[in-house]
Amino acid sequence: MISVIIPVYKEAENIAPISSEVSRVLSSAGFKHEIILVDDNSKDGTKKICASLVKTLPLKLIIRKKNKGLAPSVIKGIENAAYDIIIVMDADFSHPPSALPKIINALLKDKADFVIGSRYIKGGAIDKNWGFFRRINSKAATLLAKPLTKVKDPMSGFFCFYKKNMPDKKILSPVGYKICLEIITKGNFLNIKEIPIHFTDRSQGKSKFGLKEQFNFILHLIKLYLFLYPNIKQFMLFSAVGASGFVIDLSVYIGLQKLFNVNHILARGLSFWAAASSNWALNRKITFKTKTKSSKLKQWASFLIASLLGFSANFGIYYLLTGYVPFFKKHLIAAFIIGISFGLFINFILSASFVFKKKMMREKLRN
Ligand SMILES: Nc1nc2c(ncn2[C@@H]2O[C@H](COP(=O)(O)OP(=O)(O)O)[C@@H](O)[C@H]2O)c(=O)[nH]1
Ligand SMILES: [Mg+2]
Repeated sequence: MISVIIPVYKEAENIAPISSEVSRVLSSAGFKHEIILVDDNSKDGTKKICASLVKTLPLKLIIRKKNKGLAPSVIKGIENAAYDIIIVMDADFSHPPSALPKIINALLKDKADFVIGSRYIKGGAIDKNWGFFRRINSKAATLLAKPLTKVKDPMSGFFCFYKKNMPDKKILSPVGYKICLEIITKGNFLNIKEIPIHFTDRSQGKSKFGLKEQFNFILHLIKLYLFLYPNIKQFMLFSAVGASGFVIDLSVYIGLQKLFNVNHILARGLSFWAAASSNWALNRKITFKTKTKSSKLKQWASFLIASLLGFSANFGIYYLLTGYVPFFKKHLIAAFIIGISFGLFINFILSASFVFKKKMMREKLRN
């Protein structure tokens, strides 16, 4: 038994044809079904058309009045689904209804737990009228999502899964268009299968995908990256703090010599303490927001040790590369940067795992 969710916004021309075609295909394949249209209050006659369609088709119309958007509409539709298999597809015939039986059977017979109608696997295709810009745009979006999933077409809006596997609403953050990517990133799917489809551009109505959605996609990607890799955020803050430390280090090093006539070796030794202490204080406040006031001194001392170890790695790598690798003998700056990167990384790992460990609020960082 299948619940087909179709988000519809200003799709008056498409509603009757898509609903009857989906219903015809599913009936002839022997699937009991319902079709849930989720509208964002289009005011284009959608309500009236549906009132007449419900007489002959297993159709429900949901009209939303708040938080307009494709992703929240799809989620609303899924929440209201009566059956255990969910299909999501567009209203504009971009997703061929004829592919439905194959997609459902992949779930039922091939033991997949998530099935995608895919444009980017063998046998699949995008519309041949897509211009250069649209092709590049779609490919670039897919590439940006590579670290999130192995799926070839995670941007597809045509997919199928068991309702019971829908990720908890609390962890969903539906922004923009890419709801399939959202669900597969946050859900626990072990066997995602892609079925080739020929994607065709709409012949009726207008696309609602514009610049705003492109921008939303970037926001969405950032959210998904932070969800999967919560430490990225900390690492970025840690690096920014490290950069501020570098400025302090250099200023104190030069200032002590110029203003107080301090010997350069002593200045070097002292500036490290100033920079590392400032880094510690900032990391405590910003990167690893601490809750307790417990033993600052101990934490400060362990941060200094972590910094010294990070610096030793930094210095050691610089020393080895420039001493033994011919390429780096000629490119000292490259060795310098590699050294700093390793040092920073080691310092981060030590700080996150030991120095600020008990006070990290991992769960908070996920949101
Ligand atoms: N409920 C709802 N549906 C939407 C919204 N934006 C787009 N849709 C539907 O989502 C599907 C895909 O949108 P479309 O404009 O065709 O995007 P494109 O295929 O990327 O050009 C269509 O069925 C639209 O009617 C929205 O804000 N709310
Ligand atoms: Mg479309």
